[in-house]
Amino acid sequence: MIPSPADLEILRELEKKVLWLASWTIHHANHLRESTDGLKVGGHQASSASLATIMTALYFHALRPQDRVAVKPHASPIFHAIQYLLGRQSRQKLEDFRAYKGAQSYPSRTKDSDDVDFSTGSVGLGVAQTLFSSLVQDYVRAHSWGLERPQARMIALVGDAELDEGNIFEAILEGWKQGLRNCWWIIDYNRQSLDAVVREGLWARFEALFRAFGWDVVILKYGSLLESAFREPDGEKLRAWIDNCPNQLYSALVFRGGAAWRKRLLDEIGDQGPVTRLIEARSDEELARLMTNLAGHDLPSLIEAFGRIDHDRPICFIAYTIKGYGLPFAGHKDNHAGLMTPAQMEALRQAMDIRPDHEWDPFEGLSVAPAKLQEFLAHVTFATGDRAQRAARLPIPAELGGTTQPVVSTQAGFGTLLNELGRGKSEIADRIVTASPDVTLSTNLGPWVNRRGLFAHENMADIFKSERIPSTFNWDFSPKGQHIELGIAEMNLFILLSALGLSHAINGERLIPIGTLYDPFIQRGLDALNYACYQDARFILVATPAGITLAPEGGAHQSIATPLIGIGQDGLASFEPAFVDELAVILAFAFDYIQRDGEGESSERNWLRDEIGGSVYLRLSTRPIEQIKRAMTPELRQAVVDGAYWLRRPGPNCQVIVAYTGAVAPEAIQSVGLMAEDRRDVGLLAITSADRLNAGWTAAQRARERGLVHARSHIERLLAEVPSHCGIVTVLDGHPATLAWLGAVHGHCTRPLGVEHFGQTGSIPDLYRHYGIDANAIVAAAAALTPGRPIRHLKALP
Ligand SMILES: Cc1ncc(C[n+]2csc(CCOP(=O)(O)OP(=O)(O)O)c2C)c(N)n1
Ligand SMILES: [Mg+2]
Repeated sequence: MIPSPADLEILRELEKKVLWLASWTIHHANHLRESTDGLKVGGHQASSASLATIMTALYFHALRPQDRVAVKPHASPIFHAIQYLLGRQSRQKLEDFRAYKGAQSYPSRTKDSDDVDFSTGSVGLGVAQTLFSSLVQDYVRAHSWGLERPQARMIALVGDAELDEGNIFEAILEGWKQGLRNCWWIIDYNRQSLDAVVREGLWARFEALFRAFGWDVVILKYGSLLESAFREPDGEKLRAWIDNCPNQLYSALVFRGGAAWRKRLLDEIGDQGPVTRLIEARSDEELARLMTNLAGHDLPSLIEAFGRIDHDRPICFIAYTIKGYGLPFAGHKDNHAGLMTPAQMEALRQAMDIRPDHEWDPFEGLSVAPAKLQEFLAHVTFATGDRAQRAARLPIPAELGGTTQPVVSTQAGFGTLLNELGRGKSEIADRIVTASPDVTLSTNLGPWVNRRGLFAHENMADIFKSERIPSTFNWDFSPKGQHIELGIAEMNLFILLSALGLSHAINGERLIPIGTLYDPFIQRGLDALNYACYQDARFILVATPAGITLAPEGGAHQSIATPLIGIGQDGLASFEPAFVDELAVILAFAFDYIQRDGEGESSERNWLRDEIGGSVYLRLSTRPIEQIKRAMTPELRQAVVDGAYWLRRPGPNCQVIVAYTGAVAPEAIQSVGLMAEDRRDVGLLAITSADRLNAGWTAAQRARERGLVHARSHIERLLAEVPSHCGIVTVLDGHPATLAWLGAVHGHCTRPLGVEHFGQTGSIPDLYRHYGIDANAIVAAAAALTPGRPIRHLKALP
């Protein structure tokens, strides 16, 4: 819809106001707020200014309430200013921009109180998130959920240098495979990155690239002033001159202003007839305005371009802009971190007609009457109604079933549990979406996929099946399928999980996303995983196989640091079970945990923030191990979820305990047997979650420091049973620091065993021996820790 001239005038006023408020917010944070301690906090005035017009056109005109936007991180001040004008951001938060509890430097779903759809900050990730959110919207609708809601466009405001990030290209390729729709990327083509001016002709590479993947490409180069100048006699000469002007020169002239434009233009095309008149008919100021009238700063051009789109194919808009437009450092190549001086700010204040002490007034200095502006803002389409979506929690089964072999791996157990869920009928099973970057079969999702099928917009039969060629796997695609098969790009997996894991908030439809990948490749997608957790997306990550236990595969496929990632990653509860009955308990817990969103206090039982919930990471193994025949009591179930239980309680004469995690359970059990004749009452602590134990311990200490003297965490209670002279040997197939902290809980002398150096090929016994995590190494560590007679079964270490 084209706005009326009166509305266009209002939009122009709002564009000015947005630029002012964003600039003032940054200025205030840097020069005026008392608590800056003389420290300049930056704020990206230039980067923000680049998007002021585009965001005005979008938020105040083109967007609909259901549309979702990822805003380029450095346009955060513009975003907050718009939210402020729409009554969704407080003045206090703007005054506290970049300060404690103030508006965030980069738009954040979790830390900002205004209406952020997707967090951004690490460039490239928010962009890809819009693409995957679009796929998730299609997934939800294909399953006949939420059809009563209008379809959203998923929109990213992208920096031109942001497109250097490889994850964007991975996403584009995946989007093409998956039939991407309803996705708009608007490239802020200011031809500047952080350090410098970008390469000439970059737009042409972008155009070719996007077209190659089926996107519509709309190039928004010249604004309405320039377009009308081009229609003057000889105007085409001016167009040709700008088209051929190198980016660096254009930027330099933008910075230098009207007189410089005039000199350069007259020198280069001034002797060519009518074009001279075109130049000379304008004052310096008018000439500068004309020459910087790029489409990205021209409301009518933008509104017209956005309004013209009449299809749902993905679109890339390449919008020419000027970094720092409207501000004194416009176009200067060093302007990324540039801050306006107080004198420059004063000049801008005067130019904008803003009285001292009225800087935050929404309508100060505007030529349209406040009542009219108010009226306009009250009816902005985007801001009508509550945009937040919610979805009820799904009931979860009390227990997960499935028969497993007496000797089995956690990875095989995972396949069985999921297969069993897929076989039955339950709401939770219908809402599960699995995804994997080309490791569906090798992470044991095959049986589940056989039952529930692969997702695609169109039906695609498994030709092998129709040709009656025997195959273990049924690879049928349909709109009702529940597995999203991705290409080998772990970044895409994490961003897809991020999108699936926000479906309850974005689409109002809850999904239970489960992503599988090889454990070492978590590191390939780590920033995207961090991003997903930062915006509080909810999913279950099943990383399998893990560690050097993947013996013959060698060092390139063996993970060492992932247990530390499991501890260190906020928003992600990590587990590494050894036995399948533990896994069944943890998976059932995970289905519930990822749906929690309470604000509650820590529970007094384990001092974790369990009421709030989060995502879950399961580190699994391919090593078949003998299962323990036992009943799953409520106490054991709780302990498995809390992170540890005694597989063998330490006796009163205990000198040493062994604490193990995961696939090395047989070695830990064996070591206790080997020591039995020479060390009495040895305890064996099974640790299912170093992460949750550690988090509970930290939280309990903090609670005690605040005066809750009786606060005790799960690990504190468990280790309270261990006499203080006792040693602890910890062991896992991962970095030893994962469990090393256990010694600090009550001051037990501790020897952490684990893997610190790259793995290699070999058999499991070869490698466990080499890296010192076999039974003999555990015994040797115990012998060295505890005085007493030599342990008979101890062999010399290699
Ligand atoms: C992953 C990542 N690497 C580096 C940065 C630091 N950084 C912030 S902005 C920027 C350049 C942005 O250029 P562009 O996308 O063109 O945006 P502009 O500032 O021109 O609007 C860089 C390198 C970041 N935020 N994220
Ligand atoms: Mg740029």
